[in-house]
Amino acid sequence: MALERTLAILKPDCIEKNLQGEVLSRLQKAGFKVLSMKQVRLTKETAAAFYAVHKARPFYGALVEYMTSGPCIPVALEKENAVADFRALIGATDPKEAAEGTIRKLFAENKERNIVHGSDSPENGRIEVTFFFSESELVS
Ligand code: 3AN
Repeated sequence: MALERTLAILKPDCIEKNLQGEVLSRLQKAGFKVLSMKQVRLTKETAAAFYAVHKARPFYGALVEYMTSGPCIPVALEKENAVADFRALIGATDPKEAAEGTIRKLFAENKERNIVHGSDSPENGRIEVTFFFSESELVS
């Protein structure tokens, strides 16, 4: 299986709850290699551009608002089958539907404050990593 990249974002609720180390520890133990990470406060423009695929969805405005409400930490990850494996590790978008033992089941409050983002396809994994990191920031 080929190496894949996926983008995680530790969301504002993750940082508010001081769960950065907890989430990073879990993903490292699951075999993900951290290529890069940084703490940023997204502007409205940046959050709107990142979530542009959801523009037509009713929750788009609230999502952009929420993602700019505090700092977050984009993390570029690499692993074989990274996209699917990371989504399995974090669990369903809605923590009520997330499998036992997943990060969202353990720590998330609701669909918006759900601790962490994960790319939804290998193509989006590459696009989203590039959205936040230049090639020189990605230590392989
Ligand atoms: P995921 O992050 O699990 O791939 P998506 O791609 O369906 O989920 O949604 C992107 C983000 O939009 C989610 N991480 C979540 O924060 C937010 N979101 C999705 N559905 C809702 C909803 N019904 N209400 C509020 N926020 C939502």
